[in-house]
Amino acid sequence: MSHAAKHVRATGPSEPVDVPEHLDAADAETWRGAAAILAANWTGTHTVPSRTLYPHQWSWDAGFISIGLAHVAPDRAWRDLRSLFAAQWPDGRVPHIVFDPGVTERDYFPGPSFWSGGPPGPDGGPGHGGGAAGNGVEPARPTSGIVQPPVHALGAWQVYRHAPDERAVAELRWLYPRLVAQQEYLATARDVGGAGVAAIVHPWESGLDNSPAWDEALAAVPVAVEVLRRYARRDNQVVSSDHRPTDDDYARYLSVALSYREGGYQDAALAARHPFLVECPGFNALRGAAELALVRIAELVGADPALHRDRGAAITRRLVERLFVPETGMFHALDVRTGRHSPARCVNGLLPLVLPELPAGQVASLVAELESARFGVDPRMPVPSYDRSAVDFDPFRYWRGPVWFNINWLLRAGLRTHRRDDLADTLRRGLLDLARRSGYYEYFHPDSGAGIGSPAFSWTAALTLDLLADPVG
Ligand code: 9WN
Repeated sequence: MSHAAKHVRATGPSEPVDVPEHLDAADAETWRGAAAILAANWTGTHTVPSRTLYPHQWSWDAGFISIGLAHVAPDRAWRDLRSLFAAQWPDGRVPHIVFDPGVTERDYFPGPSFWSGGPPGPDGGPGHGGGAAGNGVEPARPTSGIVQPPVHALGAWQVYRHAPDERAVAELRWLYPRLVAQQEYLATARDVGGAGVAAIVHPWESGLDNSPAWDEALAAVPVAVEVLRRYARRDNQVVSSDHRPTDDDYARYLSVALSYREGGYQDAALAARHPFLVECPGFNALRGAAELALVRIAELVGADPALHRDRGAAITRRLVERLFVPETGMFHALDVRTGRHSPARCVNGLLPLVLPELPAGQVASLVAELESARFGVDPRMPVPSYDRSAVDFDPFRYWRGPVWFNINWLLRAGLRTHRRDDLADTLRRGLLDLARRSGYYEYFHPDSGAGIGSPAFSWTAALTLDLLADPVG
């Protein structure tokens, strides 16, 4: 929606909310419902992804949430981003979770004491996190030690676009050096393969936790059952275990995190000692997109945009050279330890579409994949997280089949960038249809559209607002 769009004031379930005039009564209701979820998930300092499953602040969630808040509460969007970046580590990494000291250790696993290796706080309260960074004003909050895809420059730019006031410029000035430091951390410390493509050190860093993209690399990590016995999962007590990663995968996740923790979360010599090092096409495409958002932000705050233009172009080139597989016509994750591409066709392999300088051949190839029966852009159903024709396609299990809003929102943005407004519009209609009929779930069954996981999920609500606000394409 352009910031010039007209709003009419209406009263939603929890707080007054402005509804764009172009919405009909049904869409106005959807808008109010989505705004109410974001209001309910606001803690006073940040927005949680879900009250039940994820009661802290998550990194890439905050980026997507800011895109929705831009339309209903830009003030909260800026506070969310500030809250996250106040916990940035001195080396530039933005932790994937910033823990809320008011939430007990029992309410989310793995919590602060897991990441720090210390005991839980009294009464199961938070211990010390793997890292704790403060802004010198607020007390430092514990954090995890891994990262998530850098979608925050994109989010911040969207908030500015929709609410371009003086406050927004001041916030961008505050954020700019921090966003640059985040990018520089990924470009240097994480260039484990030495080819200009950042490696993730844990599947959780991709945001697509149990995607089949990690299966081969993870298979080399032994399943240490004693690790699972030592720590109790909480996620599958809140939602069905058939909808979550398996216990074997979870045991591996914990081992990989413990390995990184034992190395003090340092990145030097990772190749020699760390069991999971993978170049993810989605993560790196978003790194590239972040540089392009930084071009705009740099122009506004008086910094050098050319630097970011060059970095964005270089990331695009490296990604194509390293992760595009001509035989399948899409991008695949690369295991740095073995030099092999994952054979799985996963939706993160389509995300390089967000890069405006992606060569025409790759664009055509990704669009063909999106239109194929494997991913099938269809007005009735957005794109699943994994190839529908794969024998292990699982319509319930998290990132191994279900439809996710954030990924489809990014694909829609990429399709518009490459002038495929027809397909972009199909995705938009499919997503809004899901939100209207099933609500603001965490993810959706790729055939029935039934909601799965958390029922009041912030980024689903946030991106619904953005799609409703922007009827074009
Ligand atoms: C681990 C919060 C996060 C998302 C991830 C999603 C899920 C966490 C978990 O929830 O991951 O970080 O406990 O499963 O996979 O994308 O950021 O919404």
